[in-house]
Amino acid sequence: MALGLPFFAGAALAQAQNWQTGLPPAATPVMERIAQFHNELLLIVTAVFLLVAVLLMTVIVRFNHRRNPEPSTTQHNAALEAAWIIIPVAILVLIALPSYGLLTYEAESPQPDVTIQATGHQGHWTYAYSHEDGLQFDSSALSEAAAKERGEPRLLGADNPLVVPVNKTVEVMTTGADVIYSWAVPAFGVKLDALPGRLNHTWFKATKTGTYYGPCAELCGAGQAFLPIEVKVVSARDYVLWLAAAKEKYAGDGPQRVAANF
Ligand SMILES: [Cu+2]
Repeated sequence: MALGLPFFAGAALAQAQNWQTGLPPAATPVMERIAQFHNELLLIVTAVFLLVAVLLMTVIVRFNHRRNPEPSTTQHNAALEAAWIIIPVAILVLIALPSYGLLTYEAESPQPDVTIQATGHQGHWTYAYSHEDGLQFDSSALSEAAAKERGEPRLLGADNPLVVPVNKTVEVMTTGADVIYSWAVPAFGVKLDALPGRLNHTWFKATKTGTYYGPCAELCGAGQAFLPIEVKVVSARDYVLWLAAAKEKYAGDGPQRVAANF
């Protein structure tokens, strides 16, 4: 019954548009920081490119054979050589510091409000809500006809999307049942490998309600293109309603299979 709730008809967010060149709009603090870091990096890279391009043009114009028939025989310039070692090292350190800061921020989740386990299978993801009486269900790609009918994008819409509350810290644990998968939602700034025999961990805190999509981001077999990730971010009230209905709907999909996966 919850599947008929109005939020399931919400407009799709964070789905790539034709000719899109930028990053998807950020829906979490992590993605906001990733976008900001990306933009800062772009400034540095552009400045370096312009400097190298200007130097190259100068050499081509001023020191070509016609304009400079007698080349200089200079072999060493200690100051210049020190400069072209020290300046690039300084630039790399300038990039590395915020990069490690961001990696640490991504890795260390605040106290989670909801913990979800995503297990990759050949053909579907299994989502388990750890603290919700063993609530667990499978999430597979919609057929082309079903996607059209539900207004979902082809190969990104899932039959049973993951549902999470807005503005809450969601901890995601990933693992693979057989091969390596990767659970990725670009608008959340999340891409985490799901490896058999291992639990990986990340987090996100979606700040806008809506529908978010991602692909399995690791080549996992013939069904690689048919393993979408769809996340509905809903209000706290809708989440409670959905939880109650989902426990009923997926009862019997039970936790016994979680045990079987480990
Ligand atoms: Cu895959």
